[in-house]
Amino acid sequence: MRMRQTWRWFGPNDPVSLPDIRQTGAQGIVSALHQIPHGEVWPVAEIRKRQQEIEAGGLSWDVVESVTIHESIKTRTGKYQQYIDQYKQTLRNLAAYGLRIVTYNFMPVNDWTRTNLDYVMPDGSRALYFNWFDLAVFDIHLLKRKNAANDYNEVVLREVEKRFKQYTPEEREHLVNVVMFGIPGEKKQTLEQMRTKLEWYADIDHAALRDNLKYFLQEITPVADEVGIKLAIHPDDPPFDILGLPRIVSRAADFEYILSSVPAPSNGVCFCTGSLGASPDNDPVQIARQIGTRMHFVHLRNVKKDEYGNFFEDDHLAGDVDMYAVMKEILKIQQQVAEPIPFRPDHGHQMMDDLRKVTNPGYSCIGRMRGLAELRGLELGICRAEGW
Ligand code: DNO
Repeated sequence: MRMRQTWRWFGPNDPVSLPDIRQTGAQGIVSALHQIPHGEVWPVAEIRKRQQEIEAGGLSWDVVESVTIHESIKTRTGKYQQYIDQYKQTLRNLAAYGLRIVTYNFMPVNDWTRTNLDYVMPDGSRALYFNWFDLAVFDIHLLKRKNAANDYNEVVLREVEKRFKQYTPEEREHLVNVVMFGIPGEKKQTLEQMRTKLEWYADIDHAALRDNLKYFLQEITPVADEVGIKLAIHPDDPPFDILGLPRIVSRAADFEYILSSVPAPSNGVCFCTGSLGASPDNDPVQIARQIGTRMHFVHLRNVKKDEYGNFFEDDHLAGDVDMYAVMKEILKIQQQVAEPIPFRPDHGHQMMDDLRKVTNPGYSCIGRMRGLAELRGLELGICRAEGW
């Protein structure tokens, strides 16, 4: 059995339209109600509206990405129990309209983080890039996090001072906007809000955050199991601690903990090759094998790292992730389950006509379409060769 080819659509304001998406060959849509504030219940009327918009475009809403977890749940403070109950209600509301896969992440404070959204590739296309030196410039000099300098080594600190002096006020402001870019369609955070949120995590280490995730999963998986929803936790992006915050969905041992501590059938993973591939400690093929049939959703993307741990997002079939080997491993898993596992080409270079358009970073059309086309060809080749 082949996988299901999906495409992330940010909703009616996405510059990539549904008619365009149909022409990419994608079969289904990944979407979310980004306008709903984190933690609030997704109203059935709005769920239905989004679903109808997608269906009117000749596609189906296959995956929800993401129902964001309120910081109170991650810190287990304040009204966390109320937010958990609201999360359960959102799951019920989604299930009522046939939505069956829900992605989320458990990254404190910031979702995915990059330092450059226009990294120029040798072919002239543009990629997303993460650079430790720039992150440290942001952390130490712009965010001004307390004791931030303690988290970086001498080499980084020397480079930070050099860069900070070189950067113009405009460049500094641009760096802030890039690091805090967040999710299209969601309210942007300010530096002040980020500082406040960082304080909430002052006493939360890896063990405490892990425990809060376990509690959350113990609470919501019975509802997900009851209504037939598969949960898919997204790895930390990048998969290491940043800004002094603990990250607990970054490596093989983390998935072992998450899946074994709450062994409900609904408790699964969004297997993201680009996130996992950014750490030299991770072997995405081995992690795929380990997750096995708990792989509920897949993001396929590639990264190229340098000696400092900086990385840029490479073409889908180039870079450090052996996409052939990963695809084969995922397809083995696919043959063991009854339903097609959805995958989407995650991110893509801004290229060709898209270079002259305003696009959501990582989510322009042509680069992702190139990725989807390559991945679908790779998938077909493996399936034919294996008789799948
Ligand atoms: C970035 C995305 C992430 C992802 C969330 C899932 O492009 O992969 O923002 O959607 O982390 O909760």
